[in-house]
Amino acid sequence: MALGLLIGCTGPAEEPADPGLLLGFSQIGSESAWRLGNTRDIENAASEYGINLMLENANQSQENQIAAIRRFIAYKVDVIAFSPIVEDGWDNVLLEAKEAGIPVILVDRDIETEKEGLTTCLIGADFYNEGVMAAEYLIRKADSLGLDNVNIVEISGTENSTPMRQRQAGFADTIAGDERMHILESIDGDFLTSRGAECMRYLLDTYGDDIDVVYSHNDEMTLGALPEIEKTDLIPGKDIIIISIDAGQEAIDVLKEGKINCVVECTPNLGSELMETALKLKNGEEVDAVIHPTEQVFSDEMDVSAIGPRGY
Ligand code: GZL
Repeated sequence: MALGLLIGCTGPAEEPADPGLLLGFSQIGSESAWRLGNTRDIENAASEYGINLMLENANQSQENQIAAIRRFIAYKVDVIAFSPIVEDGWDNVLLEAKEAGIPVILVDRDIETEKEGLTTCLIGADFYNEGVMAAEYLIRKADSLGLDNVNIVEISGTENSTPMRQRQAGFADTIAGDERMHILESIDGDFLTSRGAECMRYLLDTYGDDIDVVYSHNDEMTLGALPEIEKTDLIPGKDIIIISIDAGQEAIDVLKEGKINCVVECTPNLGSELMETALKLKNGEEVDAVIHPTEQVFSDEMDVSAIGPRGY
């Protein structure tokens, strides 16, 4: 038998190795623990699914993202995915992808366009609901403290990005009916630690101890703001209620220390959904238009010591 296999027995012709799916992904950058966790999760998922991943880091530049998408088109990838740093300015390059017959998946953030059919699916958080959950926590906190006036300063994310627009809207809409709540000022921190510190320094210089609440659109800006508050005689988490979003490990650590009061989760773990969706598109299957991960709130209302490792 073995001899037969070795001599003369040709067997079926070698099937060409399935080259597998080639996925081009343009990532915004490396601005936060969330972003690094998102990149890591996508790379791990591609490996688990046996998908060939061309991942390009745009270093916070829309121009670099557009150039990367054009390279993916030239390379004739099977599927393109990207996390748009801002919502506008994508029509031309996405029309080129459409004309090349390459489906496009939005990861994490959305785009704003008048044109139909430029993208197939959005896989990412419900940022509006994250803003709602942040405001609902604040309303409960104001009730528990018996506050009759709440002055809020907002440190917002990258202007015109989906998380910035929707976290701001969800929060504002939820407090709108509550006469105790007043937003003194909203200032763009661009999701960066350094800008979060600059914004907090300006807000403290401007409003001082009139500030009751800091609502920060991501942990990096929160972690930048904290040391600025600690330079004053105000105690973060006590004199100033601090609400953040992402729920990376560092933010959870300062939540456990009592320096911040609430962190709304925004999971970076979108890799498996991305690979599943890319495979469906390659196989000509239908995909959901929007896929939202489930998310929770961590706060001083719970036993924070029970919060496990976050992984990002
Ligand atoms: C949210 C993501 C945001 C994070 C920030 O899905 O787009 O961008 O909240 C990151 O940390 O910079």
